[in-house]
Order: sequence, then C-alpha cells, then structure tokens
Amino acid sequence: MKKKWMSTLMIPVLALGLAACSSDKAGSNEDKTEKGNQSVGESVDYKIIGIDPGAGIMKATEAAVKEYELNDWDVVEGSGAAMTATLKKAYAKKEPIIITGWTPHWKFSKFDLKYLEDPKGVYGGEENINTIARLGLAEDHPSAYKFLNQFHWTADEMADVMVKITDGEDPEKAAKAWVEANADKVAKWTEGVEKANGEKITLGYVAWDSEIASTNVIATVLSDLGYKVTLRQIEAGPLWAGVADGSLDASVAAWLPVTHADYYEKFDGKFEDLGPNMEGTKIGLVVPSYMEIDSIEDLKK
Ligand code: PBE
Repeated sequence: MKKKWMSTLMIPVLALGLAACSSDKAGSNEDKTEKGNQSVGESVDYKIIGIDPGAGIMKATEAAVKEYELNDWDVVEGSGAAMTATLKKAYAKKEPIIITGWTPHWKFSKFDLKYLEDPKGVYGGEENINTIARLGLAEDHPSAYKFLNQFHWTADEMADVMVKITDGEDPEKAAKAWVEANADKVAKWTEGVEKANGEKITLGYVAWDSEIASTNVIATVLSDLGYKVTLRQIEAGPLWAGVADGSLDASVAAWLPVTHADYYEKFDGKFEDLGPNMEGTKIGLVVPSYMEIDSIEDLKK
C-alpha cells in the first residue's frame, strides 16, 4: 500500500479548485457530459477510502487490488472516523465513493449502501467476532474470565448501542443504558459469576465503531461485577501483541477466521481464544446504492 500523506489530500483539492474555475467559464452542461463519460476509477480519482493501517480489512483490500489487477488504484489510509466523515460528505452530494466497509456498522442504517460483489472471494465469507484473553486470566480472575466466556450477543443488539453513540451519546453512557435495559441478557452472561473485589482488568480495543460499542458494554458489566476496569484504545497490531504479552487482559475485537488471520497466526499459543461473541459479520468494499457498479470487477472498467 502506498503511503501518501499530504500529497494525496492536496492534489485532489487543487484539481477540484481548477475544475471549478474552468467549469464556471465552460458552462455546466459540458461539465456534466464529461462526468458522464468518466470511468469509475476517474470518478473517484482511483481511490478506495480505507481506515487505520493495522485493520485486517486494509490488508484484504491490498490483496483485492492485486487480485483484481487494480493497478492504478490507491487505498487511502486514515481511520474509521475519517472514513465515515468522507462517506457522509460524498453521500450528501451524491458523489461516487468507494470505502472499506464492514457489518455490523451504523453506516448501513444511516445511508443506502451496498457491498460490491467479490467473485474472487478475497474478503472471505461471513465470519465471527471472537473474544480473546491473555494466558492465565482464568486462574487470576476467574469471574472476569467466566463472564467474558459467556458474553455473546447479536448484530442487532450491538446496533442499539452503536447507533446511539453515532447520534452523539457518550459511549460509556450508551453502554450503561443498554446494560440497564437488557438486564435479562446480561443476567445470562453473568450466570454463576461471582462478584469481584476491586481487582483490576484492562481491556484493549481499536477505535472501530463496532468495537467501541462492544467494549464499553463489557466494561460496564465488569464494573458492575466489582472490577476496576481500564479501557485501552490502540491499533490492531499492538492490541494482539498486548493480549499475547499479558499487558492486556482481554479483548472482544478479534475478527476471525479471515480478517485477523495473520495476527492469530503470529501470536498463536500466546493467547486464549474464547470463541465467538457474535456471528455473521462481514467485510468488503462498499459503495452508495446510487452508484451503478455492482462488483469489484467493475472497478477495472
Ligand atoms: N474492521 C472492524 C476490523 C475489524 C473490526 C472490519 C474494520 C478490521 O478490518 O480489522
């Protein structure tokens, strides 16, 4: 993946500025015709709007660029928040945009979007989000371990929390409200779990909207159980390394078997995999439904 910092940002801004000046003179009809003849690549400046470089979806997108021979294309690094901000702007103007996208994510409830078909299967199929823990957590903090092992929810339940956070609610508050409103569910997660006595638990997460929601929910339950919980927001690589070296107790942010396959392999044997906390997740390239393309293959046209 090419890293282009200021240059990637400045060139399109300048180009747009020039285009705006010339179209003023040339008249808007001509401008529209030109747009109509553009290829998909030209219309988005051969850019796929990515997220943080450590995300599995970035590596998958690099692989997709190779597999589909998208030779002129760049995957732009940024963050989950920058990606959704760019999407929001483009969507408001009905402009073409291609993003790295995943489910569950609130963007599908706020915008009309579609996944591009992936006939080569680069992004894998449906997968799961797993909970991972450091070795020894079961012995050191059996209650936390038992709860984390029993933690399991659905994409719809996560969406309740995620959408509230997107609408401006503080993540901790949104999580607390969800835990209060879903006492039956939480009772299942904590069945047979003994109360703690102020012991410390450190959870790692990456600033992906899905993980901000899930991590705040489990943090709420752990503090209700009597733990002193610290949340550490880091990149995906350091997160896996942290669980493997024991500096983090656990994380509910392991997308498997495909998205985080390389991290799983790298640290295999140095962490405990507690299995899925959610099934049926997905990653891929996502575009607004108003775009005419349907497949990653169409990006070559
Ligand atoms: N995501 C969200 C992550 C996993 C969770 C799809 C952006 C990733 O690609 O690593």
